[in-house]
Amino acid sequence: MRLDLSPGAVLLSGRLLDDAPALLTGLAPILECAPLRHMQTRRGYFMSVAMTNCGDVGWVSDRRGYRYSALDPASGQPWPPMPAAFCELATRLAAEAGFAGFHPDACLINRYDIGARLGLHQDKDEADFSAPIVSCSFGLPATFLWGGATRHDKTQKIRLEHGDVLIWGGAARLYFHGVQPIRAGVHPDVGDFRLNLTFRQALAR
Ligand code: MD3
Ligand code: FE
Repeated sequence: MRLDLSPGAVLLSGRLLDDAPALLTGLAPILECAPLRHMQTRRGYFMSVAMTNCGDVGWVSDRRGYRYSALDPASGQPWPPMPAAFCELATRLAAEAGFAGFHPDACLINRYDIGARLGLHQDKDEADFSAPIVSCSFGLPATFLWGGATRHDKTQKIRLEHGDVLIWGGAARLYFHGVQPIRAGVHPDVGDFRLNLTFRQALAR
């Protein structure tokens, strides 16, 4: 089912229910090479969400701030490559939402254990905001918050479930958004956590 949330923001609910097992299997070797970790913020706190990446570059945070890096700071090695099947799927999902020619070079992998949350923020570390972001949710449900172009805009809540895809582009690309603390539960296929994959074009093409 397709829901247009605002100009440029599309929810494809349950879109990945059939693809989820293969995607999660494809994730396992990536997590072995580049384990999930709690990154530090500029202010010195550790994020409750555990993160890692695959692709040409990955999103990192530390005491120096946020940026994309070609190397995993934990290993000093390049991030694991983005599997072709992931990249092709993200391109297809973007096209379904009306964004033709999406070529992600980064995939941020977020794991939310029970209670983990993501404060309201904008994704603005990418070089080109004309490319959308494709987000895929698995495991426990989340209450996703999305606002507007300023931090003070009113937020709306959407429940994101296993297999849901959100595509953010156009006017919505720089909207503030966040995730409320994950509530206790067990997803029958995934377990007691939520996974979110966001496909991004981080570098200028
Ligand atoms: C709206 N992740 O990794 S995905 C993030 O569920 C992030 O893990 C959340 O926000 C998560 O930065 C939300 C949905 C999403 C992703 C990117 C966006 C929504 C967005 C960029 C602009 C506006
Ligand atoms: Fe974000």
